[in-house]
Amino acid sequence: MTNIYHEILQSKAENKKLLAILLDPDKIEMNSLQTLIEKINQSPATHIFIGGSHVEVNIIDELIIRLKQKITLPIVLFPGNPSQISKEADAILFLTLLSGRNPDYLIEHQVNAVPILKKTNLEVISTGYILIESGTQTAVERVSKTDPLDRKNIEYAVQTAQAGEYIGNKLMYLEAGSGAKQSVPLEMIKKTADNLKIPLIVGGGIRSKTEILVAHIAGADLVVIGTAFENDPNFFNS
Ligand code: 1GP
Repeated sequence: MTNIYHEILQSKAENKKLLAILLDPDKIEMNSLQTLIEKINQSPATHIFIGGSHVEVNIIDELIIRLKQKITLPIVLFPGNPSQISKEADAILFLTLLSGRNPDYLIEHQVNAVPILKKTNLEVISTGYILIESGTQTAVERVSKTDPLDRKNIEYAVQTAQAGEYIGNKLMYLEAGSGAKQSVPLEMIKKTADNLKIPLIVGGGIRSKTEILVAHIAGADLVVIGTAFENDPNFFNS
């Protein structure tokens, strides 16, 4: 089994910032996968995250098998529900939607995922997932039927993240939602990072290399970029 979490901890200890490219298998054109792979290999990405709201597992399997032929980066599942677990990946973010109060996303899906995970060698990484209000309703809100946290209430977001750390989450993910109008406020990133010992992931609505840098400087250990790279595979070259 891989030791991706250990490597993330090591990077944090060395203040080496990480970057994940999020691929949504629903949006990938298999015909142009070769070009996409080249762009990923030329990018500064350290991880590949795979996830989406409505993806079928057989598409995920095929995508990962093809990525692994040409890419050596760790491939981490970022699933919307247990039907998106692929044994072909290296690890899975085992998510708990801490910002919501929907028991399905707090424990039901996690229980249902266990028999599927037992048939894989995936490294399971317990991850607190906190959705932050970002201007419009996002897919996570719609699918999970939960409200995001108020983007102005920094203290409550920090408190939520700390509760997740006390519960035993190994990573914390501050999420504005895919394609969000507004990304997670920098002050929220900073205060959350200052109050956590575990590594902090930040994503949603990040559209430029400068925004990645600024999120890293604010305290994100790993930044996730999805839509901006999807829309422009030359994102890191321009
Ligand atoms: C979504 O945080 C990720 O779950 C990435 O968001 O697609 O807006 O980059 P974007």
